[in-house]
Amino acid sequence: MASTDNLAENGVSSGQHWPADHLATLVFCLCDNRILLIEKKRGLGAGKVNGPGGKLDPGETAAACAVREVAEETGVAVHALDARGELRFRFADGYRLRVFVFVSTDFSGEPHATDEADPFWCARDRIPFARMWADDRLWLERVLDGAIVDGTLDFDGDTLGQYQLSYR
Ligand code: 6OG
Repeated sequence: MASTDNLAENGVSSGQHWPADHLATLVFCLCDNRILLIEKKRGLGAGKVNGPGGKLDPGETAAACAVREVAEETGVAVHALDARGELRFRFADGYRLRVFVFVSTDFSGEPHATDEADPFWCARDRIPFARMWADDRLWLERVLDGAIVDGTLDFDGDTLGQYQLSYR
C-alpha cells in the first residue's frame, strides 16, 4: 500500500515541504462505473457530498488513515489503494489542509449509514457536483480515469478562488 513516504519517494508529492495544519485523505471506491460517496454528517464539509476520508491520526500513514476512514464512515473494508496524488487547500482564515487522494477497486462489505456519514453508490456520469466542494468538478473525473493530480487551491469559506492543478 502507498504511504505518504512512498508518495514522496516516487516523486508524486510536491507538497512534502508545504506547511499544513492537518493532513487528510480522500478515498474513491470504484466498482462497475459506480463510486462510493458519502453525505458527511460532521467535520469539515459537513452536509456536503464527498468521498470518505478524514484527518490522519498522529503517527498514522495516509494509507492507514484512508482504510480507517472508509471503514468508520461507510463500513466498507478497503484491501488495496492506489495513490492518486494530493491537493493542498489554503483557506482565507489561514487554515491549510493537505489531502492525499486514493482510488480503490479492491474492497468488500456493504456500505451502511454510520454516525459520521450516509454512504451511497453513485453512477460515474451522475456525480452530484452541485452538492460537493467546488474543486471536485475540476479534478475528480480525471482521477477516476486514472490520472494522478497535484494541486494547490484557495478557498474563502465554500468559495473556490485561485487554483493550480496538474496531472500525470
Ligand atoms: P475531517 O474533518 O472529516 O477531514 N476536504 C475536502 N475535500 C474536497 N474534495 N475539497 C475540499 O475543498 C476539501 N476540504 C476538506 C478532506 C476533512 C475531510 O474533508 C475533505 C477530508 O476527507 C476545500 O476529519
